[in-house]
Amino acid sequence: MEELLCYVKKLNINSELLTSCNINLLTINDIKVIKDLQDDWKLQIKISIEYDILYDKLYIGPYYAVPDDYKKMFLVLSFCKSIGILKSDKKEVQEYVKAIKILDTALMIGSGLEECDLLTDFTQKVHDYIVKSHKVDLVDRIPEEQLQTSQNDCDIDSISQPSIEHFMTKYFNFHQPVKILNSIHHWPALYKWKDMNYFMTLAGYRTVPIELGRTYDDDEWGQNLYKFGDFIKQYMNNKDHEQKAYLAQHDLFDQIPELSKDFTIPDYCAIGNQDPVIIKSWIGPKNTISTMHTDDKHNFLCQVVGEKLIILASPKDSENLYPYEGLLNNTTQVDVENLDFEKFPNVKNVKFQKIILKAGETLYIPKLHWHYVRSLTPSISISFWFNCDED
Ligand SMILES: O=C(O)CCC(=O)C(=O)O
Repeated sequence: MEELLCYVKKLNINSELLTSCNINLLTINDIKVIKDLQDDWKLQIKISIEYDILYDKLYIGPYYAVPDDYKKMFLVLSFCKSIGILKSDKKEVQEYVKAIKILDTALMIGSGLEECDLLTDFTQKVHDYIVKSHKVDLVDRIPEEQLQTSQNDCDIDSISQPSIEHFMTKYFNFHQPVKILNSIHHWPALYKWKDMNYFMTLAGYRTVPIELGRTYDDDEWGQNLYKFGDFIKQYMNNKDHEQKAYLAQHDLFDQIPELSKDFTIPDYCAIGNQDPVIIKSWIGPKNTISTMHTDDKHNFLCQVVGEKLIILASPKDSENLYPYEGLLNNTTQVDVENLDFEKFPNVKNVKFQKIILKAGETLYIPKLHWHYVRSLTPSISISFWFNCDED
């Protein structure tokens, strides 16, 4: 319980907010309340109610408008709620998993706040405890031949380990995409992550957000929380599954920092400015699709496991690509693998470039460059988004 007290102290939450959330008992110096938390079911209920109220509040407006103090408060309530569950007499795996789900949800909501650190450690400890004390479900290895294709298209330059200067003067300064070979071959992730049991053991009981449906601009598309292990069993290791599921664009490495030990930020990111490099994971079975879209950052898309088809188009072709209006104005309405010239005649003018990205290869995608991505096999990629002042 000392840990909780330290944590609350560290968060340094404004006391008005605490009071408005009706947990004025939980004052920073009040060790009693921490002790009470173990036995006082009334306090547990109170925490649960406040948790639900705050959870609803977080989803009222756009996420970027949620004040950090609310997120911090949510971290505290989640921590308290999980402690309540872990302290209960029930010692079944489900109880631990319930606590982990609460903690992971808090980590996703608080993502980017340094106050998440303690909770990150704590969540992994609870996970490791389950793994040590109960049996881990293991899965079959994905056969090597299912992770490779014989396709080799590459309509752009492909260069081996260019110096940073060469990369800048020949590609980056001209916003030219390029495939970089042999720059991530030393990553342990390249061999460790081929074995799904690595994830089952390290993170099988962790909760992760999964996109369900063909593409994110489809009406049927949605998101759900899954246990990482269930996602692997149901989708990664199941090539016949009709439904597509994608652990896409997620801050997995903030949530589970242990995984970050298996790779490094590409040296080429040093050409960016002081803003932190944003690292996202993309994990899914064969045929996940990211509709052609643009991002407002430069990107090194690194292929760790399996292969992907990527189709690029220049920002100069934006008008010929019929972007949606409104929120999705960085996304084209055009299905670039099944061009419909009747519906979108100007798309004839677009010069598409096709690339097969294989495990160990990196694709530099310049800022605002259109890109479409479909996995050709079960696949894991990491993208490194960065800003540069000279744009
Ligand atoms: O790999 C994917 O599905 C999409 C990757 C992407 O869009 C990105 O890294 O910006």
